[in-house]
Amino acid sequence: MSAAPSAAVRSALTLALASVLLTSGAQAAPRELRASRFVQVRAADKFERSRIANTGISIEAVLSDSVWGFATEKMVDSLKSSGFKVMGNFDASVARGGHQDGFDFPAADARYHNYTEMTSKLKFIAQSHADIARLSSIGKTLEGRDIWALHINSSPEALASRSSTKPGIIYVANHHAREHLSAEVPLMFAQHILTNRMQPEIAALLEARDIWIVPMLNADGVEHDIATGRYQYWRKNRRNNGDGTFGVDLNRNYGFQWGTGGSSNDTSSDVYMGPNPFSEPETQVFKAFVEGLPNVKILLSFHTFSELILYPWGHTHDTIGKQDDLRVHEKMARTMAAWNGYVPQQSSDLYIASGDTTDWSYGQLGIISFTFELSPRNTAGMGGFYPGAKIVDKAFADNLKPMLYLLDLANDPYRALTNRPTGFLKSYVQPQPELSQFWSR
Ligand code: 0X9
Ligand code: ZN
Repeated sequence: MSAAPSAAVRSALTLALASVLLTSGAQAAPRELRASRFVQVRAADKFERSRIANTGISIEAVLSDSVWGFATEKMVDSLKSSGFKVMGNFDASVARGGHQDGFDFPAADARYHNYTEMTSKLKFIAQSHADIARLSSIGKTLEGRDIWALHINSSPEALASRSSTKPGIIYVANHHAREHLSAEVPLMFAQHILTNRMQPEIAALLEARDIWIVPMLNADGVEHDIATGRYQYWRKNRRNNGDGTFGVDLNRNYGFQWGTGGSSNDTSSDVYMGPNPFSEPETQVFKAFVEGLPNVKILLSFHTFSELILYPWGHTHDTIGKQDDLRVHEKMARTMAAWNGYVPQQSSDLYIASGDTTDWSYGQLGIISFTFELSPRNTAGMGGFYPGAKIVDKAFADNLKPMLYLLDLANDPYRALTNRPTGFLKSYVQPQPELSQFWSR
């Protein structure tokens, strides 16, 4: 974890906040109620961080002595009365406009894909490799957008039936709206393995595995985040909670140990868990999708930011009880971290959070599961979610080998515990510079 923010970081934060505040009140649309304070709270360890998370604050950055997060006034008061020191407290409220299709990223970030662009790129990729790839909708978001899954399998029957006897892996991203980088990395991965499909190791993996890529689960939230031409710092989905607040945190809505800590029943909280487990169409769709794929052995959920490789549990400080599973998660996380320089740790070492994707996929279905928190490594301010277009290539290059490693191990993750952890994968194909052409528009 990084040290306390430097003066430079603090002034970058102030600038970021200033630019957010400049947008306040610019629109005529009614103001939504939301967690509108951005606060820094002193926290010495994971236990204090978990107590802070329990108030309903969404922790966005963990420093050695403190955390930054979004809070309501009420949460700030309750923190103070519980004896926590609030070191920074900014008004981060943003007035937002209405919602319609066709929004886009600010020009400097045009490299990122909005929902329409994501849809066309996925269609293009699938059409370009129609013999081994197919795009399908696995269901709809609350606002009716298709949730796309790219299926890669060398068997035409598997593509047609959307089921396979080959060992499977799921890469899913963008549970959190503002974490746009998280969708780019699996999208580039799809393009990479298909473009390099004749390369012997990749060819062997494509022949032997069932691959599913769901790059934008929270499409409504993504579109909302870019709806006004300025980022909205939006995290949740777009559920109208009926009380002036919007959104359920999809990464608190899964039904394994739901609501047992680090999530909130306050609708204005950024970590609002929803009225029930799996109350949201997006988590329902993903649940049914994963449950329909009994061949899947590994799941990777992409988030941003902090450069971490996380594994269950997230809802408790206890470690996974099944010793082999604990060892396999630890070994795989450490192996991947040695390649990408991320920090491997149990999710709850960060802070307790219940109802997240990977506690469910491992806890309920026994799938070996990881959450990657992509770049940047640290930023004390709110800029961590909006690191700019340049970071996309780095995040992809950092994570290509880990993604291939997971694909390789998907037939038997416990192979990671042996001295010969990889099967097909002896080396890996470097990202090709010319691919950047394809991604820049
Ligand atoms: O809090 C989250 O949902 C994830 N971090 S993020 O900044 N992308 O929102 C982390 C989830 C990891 N799980 C637990 N800490 N339990
Ligand atoms: Zn996230």
